[in-house]
Amino acid sequence: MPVPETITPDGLTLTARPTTVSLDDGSSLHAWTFRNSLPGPTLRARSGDRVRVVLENGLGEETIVHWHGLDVPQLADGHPRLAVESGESYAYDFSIRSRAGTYWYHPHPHGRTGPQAYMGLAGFFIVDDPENDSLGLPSGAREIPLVFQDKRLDGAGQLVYAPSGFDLMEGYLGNVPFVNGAPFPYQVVNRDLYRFRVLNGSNARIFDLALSDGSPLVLVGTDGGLLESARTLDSIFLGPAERVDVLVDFSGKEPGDRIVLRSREFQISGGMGMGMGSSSGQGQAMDLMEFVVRDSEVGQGSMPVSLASLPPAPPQAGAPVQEFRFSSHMMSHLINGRSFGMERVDHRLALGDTEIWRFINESPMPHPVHMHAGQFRVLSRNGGRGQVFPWEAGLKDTVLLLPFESVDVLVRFEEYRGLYLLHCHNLEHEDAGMMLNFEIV
Ligand SMILES: [Cu+2]
Repeated sequence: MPVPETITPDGLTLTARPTTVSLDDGSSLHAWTFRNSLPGPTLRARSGDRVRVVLENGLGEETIVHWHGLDVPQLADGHPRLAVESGESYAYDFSIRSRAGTYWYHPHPHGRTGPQAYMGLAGFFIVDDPENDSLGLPSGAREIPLVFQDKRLDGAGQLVYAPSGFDLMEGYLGNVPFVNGAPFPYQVVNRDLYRFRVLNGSNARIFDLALSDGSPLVLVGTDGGLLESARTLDSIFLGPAERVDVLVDFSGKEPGDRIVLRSREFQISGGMGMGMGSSSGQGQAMDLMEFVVRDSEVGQGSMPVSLASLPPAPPQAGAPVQEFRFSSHMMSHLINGRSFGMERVDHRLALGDTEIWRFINESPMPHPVHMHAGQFRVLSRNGGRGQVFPWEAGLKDTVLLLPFESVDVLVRFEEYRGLYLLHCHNLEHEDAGMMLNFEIV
């Protein structure tokens, strides 16, 4: 399995352009990449560090980059009104106000985020801080980023992005699992404890992650960093753009053991697209990658008892409720009955105010809802699954709504005023306009 190079995002030129990438099996893949890397290089920095990145657009169409999960000034947030034409560049300069966590970056031009991300433009942005350092979690070769994506390949093994009307309704699903830019790869591991930073980087696919031998996934973090304590889970249900930080203990395995990390089959009640006669429907079981246990000494890595302290939650009492209704009819995907307006402001709130945002899914399809400018707390889910799951604890910037679910989240913006986005992270829905501007004043 490829692991992208890790680099420091200070004084960095990030060129987006079409590239031919060599895969380990000797074949080559035509992709769109940042710095010729599929996925993009992992940017890694510390809380408080300055980020200076120049995006160079070599794509032949407009683009802009969004730092997903980081709280940055509006001119550094990758709003589509800031997109630059082919041949032009955009300079980012901000300091990292966010706590340690697994963030990521990807394009955000209006109407073209789906194809650009699908063709390979996405990478991790990992933030460290003293608290994370102090916990002794697996690091170095035992800390591995995993981005899961589903792709469609043509007869020559090349990526195909050609959505049909049905795909524009449901989102673009593939039938070939890619991990870190390679189809169904394997990773050799020692008999030790590992930390995997997992990103669902798919356009539309939901994964129900589990290990084939029944080994648990030990959840230690979510979108916005570490939890207060670890949770031992059999499976994790992850929508597009969501991240989890998980530990897996291979110390009890035998040399030569092969363990598959897979997405289990699942049903979406009330939902559409349950296969619809194709082999790539939402909820279809999919083996993603394999771990191969090496003949090695049993490692000394140990599970942490307690983890990080979360920042105090804003007080809920008296917080006004703001409703955002997500509806889909055929190929039209709307929030509160409207399609995205580039300059139109659909909601305003003051810096430092606390609100409860109620995301209401009025449609028979899933919507992973993503908020820019920081992180929220998931308070409750009504309808559908009717509960908040362990992988929705802590700080979150994206929450998955299955059909007819309603989720309350607690929001407070504390860093910057400006124009930011709320949108569905099913990228075909987003490109169709399931997005709105909110302004922090
Ligand atoms: Cu959606």
